[in-house]
Amino acid sequence: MLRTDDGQTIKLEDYRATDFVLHSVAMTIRLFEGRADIHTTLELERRKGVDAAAPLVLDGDELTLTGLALNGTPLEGERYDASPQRLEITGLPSDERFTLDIETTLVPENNTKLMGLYRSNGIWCTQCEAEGFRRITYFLDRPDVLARYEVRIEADRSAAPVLLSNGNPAETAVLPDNRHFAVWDDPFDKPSYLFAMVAGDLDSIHEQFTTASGKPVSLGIYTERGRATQAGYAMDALKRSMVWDERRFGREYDLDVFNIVAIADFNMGAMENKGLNVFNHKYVLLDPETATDVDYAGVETVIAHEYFHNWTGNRITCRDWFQLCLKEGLTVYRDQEFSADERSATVQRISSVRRLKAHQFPEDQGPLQHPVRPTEYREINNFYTATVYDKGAELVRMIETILGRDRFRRGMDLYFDRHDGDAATVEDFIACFEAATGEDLSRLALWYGQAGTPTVTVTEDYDAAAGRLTVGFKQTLRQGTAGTGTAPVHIPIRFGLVGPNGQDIDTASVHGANVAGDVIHLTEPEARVVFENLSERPYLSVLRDFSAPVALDHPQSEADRLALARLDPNLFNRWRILNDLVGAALTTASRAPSPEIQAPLTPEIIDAILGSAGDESLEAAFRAQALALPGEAEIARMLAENVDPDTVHAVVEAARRGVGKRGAALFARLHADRETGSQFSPDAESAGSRALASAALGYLAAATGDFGPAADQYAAAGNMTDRLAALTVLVHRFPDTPASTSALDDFYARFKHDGLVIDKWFAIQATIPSPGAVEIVAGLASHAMFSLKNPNRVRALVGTFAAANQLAFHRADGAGYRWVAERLVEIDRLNPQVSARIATTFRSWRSLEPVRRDKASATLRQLLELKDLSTDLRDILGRSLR
Ligand code: 0A1
Ligand code: ZN
Repeated sequence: MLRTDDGQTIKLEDYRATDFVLHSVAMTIRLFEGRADIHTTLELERRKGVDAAAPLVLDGDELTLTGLALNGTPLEGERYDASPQRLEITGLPSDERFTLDIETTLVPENNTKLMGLYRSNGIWCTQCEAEGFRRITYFLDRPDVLARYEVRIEADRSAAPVLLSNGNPAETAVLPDNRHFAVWDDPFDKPSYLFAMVAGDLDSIHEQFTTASGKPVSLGIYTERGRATQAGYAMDALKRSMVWDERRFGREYDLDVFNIVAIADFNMGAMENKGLNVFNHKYVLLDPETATDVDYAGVETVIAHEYFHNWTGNRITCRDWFQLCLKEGLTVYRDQEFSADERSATVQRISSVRRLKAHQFPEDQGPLQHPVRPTEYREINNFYTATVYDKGAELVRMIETILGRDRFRRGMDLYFDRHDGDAATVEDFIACFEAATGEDLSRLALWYGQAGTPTVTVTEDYDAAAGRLTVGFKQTLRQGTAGTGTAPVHIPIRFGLVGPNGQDIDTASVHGANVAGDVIHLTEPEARVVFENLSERPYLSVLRDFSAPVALDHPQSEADRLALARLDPNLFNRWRILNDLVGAALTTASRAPSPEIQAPLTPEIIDAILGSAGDESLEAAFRAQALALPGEAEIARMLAENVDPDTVHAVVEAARRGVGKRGAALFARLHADRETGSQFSPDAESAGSRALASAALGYLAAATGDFGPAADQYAAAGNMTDRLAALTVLVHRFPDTPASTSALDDFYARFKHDGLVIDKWFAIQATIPSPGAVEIVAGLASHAMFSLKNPNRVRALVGTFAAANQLAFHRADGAGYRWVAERLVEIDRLNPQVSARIATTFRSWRSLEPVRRDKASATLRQLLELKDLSTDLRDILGRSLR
């Protein structure tokens, strides 16, 4: 496959198989201080029908070749052409298997991109997805080249007593000079992106798991020295994930061992390497003193996600990187289902939808939009996006909604049966559901190829005399920058007609469009559904459970919405309808002149919020969600043009004060009732109670301007969740008071030894809602604990500032943009994946008011003019400006 960092565009339509078939890989990795020597033996064969003169072209990236032999004999110089980026060999056998021995040497200590083989706090580790293996050895580094790997790792026994790779352990032995080796054998063919190796002085915890069919599996979690005690919850989440996948999808684990390693320096969340998952330690290490409930939920999700990849990703992998959603969308869907089963399904759905709207919708509605399955890319690392992951998961969810749970399972069973061991495509996946159920999914399949968020417009017409409700549906998709088409797609709309007592009315007498059970199947541009025999006008509840990733335009009366927010038996929709109502009010107020800003929410809307928050028959976590107003970025997205972040901030603040004042008594009670004992349990119910109490604290502070309750909560906090919630209120609402600065200092003093907690300390300051936050982050960038080399630290300060501080990042004088741009240049020299990711925070610049729009686009243009930018960053900047 073509290299992706020479500025060339890779296209889906150009896909073709390799000229050579790879049968096996044997690697020896010798680790030394300041050097790693890699010896790879490839067993290859020219594919049938391929021209006998065709050369073998292997991918490389910043490699140094130190040896090359064919069938054991060193190759003459004229037979090959080696550069750091590529190795081309000619005159290879035309119809028999042959072996190539390739030797390379690297310096893991200098690898700041954290792709390939690198060192993190002394630990040798690898990251190969998407194209990191070519930074270790020359290879056919693409996901459709699958082979069996045997890996031998050699290192100093003191520096690296632990030696891990994929598959099952095969052999270990001691060598002279205090060295030793371990051999790992992976019996499952795999692509190179799933290769991993870890070596270091690690602590670990171990447990045994027995699969449903009785196969024993040794589970291990490895951490830096002294931190294995923080891995217990991750181990528990792993075992629960294993059980869940057996029960829900009939999928058992397949190796004798399953290991997880927690690493401090990691570009993403985690990586599903076969039998050896490597994690950003943020998603493994927890205890009540240092981690919040949100962190616990994050660990549970990411552990499950990586584990579930063993079937959806590893046993069945992707033919090419265009098919990334085949493993990612499906695996996100699976981890969401797991969390729904382990926690509250409604609350999980609310948080998935919030996430989709916060990250995927703006991506899909701006210049970085792309279809869930893109058709071209310059830099694949930039396509690990909310669209591929989260919209990809929504597409799988729609298949489930269309087919129903049982028929969906039949399709999944067929997929596992038919494609185990394959490098598959989205078409293969969909064909399994069609074959297993006979359903036509062609209109659903279109979703994979079209960028943009479709809008569904709903109209209602009630004829009281006839007892008839006619509902009109219309779908529209605007052609966006991706130019990928606007054909009508299959949109499943889960719905209900709600009676005055909050009961779903029987909808048996219905005609018009295709309705099956509680789902309307919209497959044409327009449709009409007619409900007959109604004794009174019902409330129409549509898009229950967010059954399709669409923007809903349903001009329902405020009275209807308020009724549904109180009555809808579909709890998700109670939240959704209230949230939409609040969002619409805040958007309207943000467009209006300033006097309106004083009271953006009507008393009726506020009472609806308070009604949910105070309803003790509902779960606490749901009540907390009812209190969470749409964020400033969300309002900006809905405004779509001429956005003034100062106004949006003022509107949201006024809304908070309004809710806080009207609900003062409730909030005081909710906050006073919180549990304050030292017992901490991370379960969903306890977490929900803490979230509700903290939401109440925020409103109390907004309404009263009194920092007392927050200061008290900080001082009495028995866990990080309560502590961080209190600190956030103090630092964000009372930034220059002694109460705030002393809490911030206390927090630093307590946790300065723990980078993961210091990330919270940086992030909290980066999000101070004040124009002065630009100077604050600028100061923090020279703090002793800050480091441009650690992705978590960079994201905590620079990433959080740009993504979550609308007021300061978008400061009218452009100082926020300039500061971020300067940091991007520095980060880019070290780690292009991280700089490119942070640069996406500029993507919505076109929707800003003219002054900021000009400043933001000028910043992007100036950046793009710089020489020596990475392909990653250049790709994001270029597409953002398109
Ligand atoms: N496949 C991983 C995500 C991932 C992608 C690229 C990486 O390179 C730095 C690392 C991880 C997942 O979905 O969890
Ligand atoms: Zn994944």
